[in-house]
Amino acid sequence: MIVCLAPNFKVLRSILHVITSPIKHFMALLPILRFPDPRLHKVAVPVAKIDDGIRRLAHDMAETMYEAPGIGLAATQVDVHQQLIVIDVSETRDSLLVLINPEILECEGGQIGEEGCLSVPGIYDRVERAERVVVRYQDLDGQTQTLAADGLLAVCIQHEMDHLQGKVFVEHLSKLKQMRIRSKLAKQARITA
Ligand code: K1U
Ligand code: ZN
Repeated sequence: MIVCLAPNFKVLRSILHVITSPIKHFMALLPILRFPDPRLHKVAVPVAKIDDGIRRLAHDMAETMYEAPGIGLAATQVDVHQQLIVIDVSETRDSLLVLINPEILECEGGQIGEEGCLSVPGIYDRVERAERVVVRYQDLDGQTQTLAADGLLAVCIQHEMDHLQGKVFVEHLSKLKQMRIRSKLAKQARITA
């Protein structure tokens, strides 16, 4: 009798599903709004009190960002219109930043880089941003912090702070590109409906 020991990927996938689905069940993954949802254009209000509700929201947003996967997420994208963002640009995915009520104090220089957005799946384009920013924010303990950032972290902070102002990165692109993106996403939505 010949026993086939070649990996059966269907079986492996089922085993993995059985192992990971209870874990995913306990993770509070939040639904992410998709462009051109008008709720993405709401302007977020400052967080008045940093309490357990805000800490729970930050935790759920972080899980949602890691699961997506993404390097940032703004509360606006999960239909909460308060000034809270989570970011992790590290390769090891172990350097979570939670920025509450962020304010840019200084920005300097310029850089053009490719951006994507969890609210605009499958679309990537070049956007001009400041090269360095200094941002003041409150952390989860309500302490005021100041962070100087450059490179990808600076880009990500600017991208997420745009979300809090109701601006999606595609709005930095030409009107023609925006029209093409809208029709591509509408087509995708029809296919997946
Ligand atoms: O705001 C968002 O929708 C998250 C977005 C942040 C961002 C990406 C690129 C430049 C500026 C800001 C994303 O995370 S899109 C996904 C992404 O870029 C990524 C995902 C996994 C690993 C590395 C990058
Ligand atoms: Zn985005």
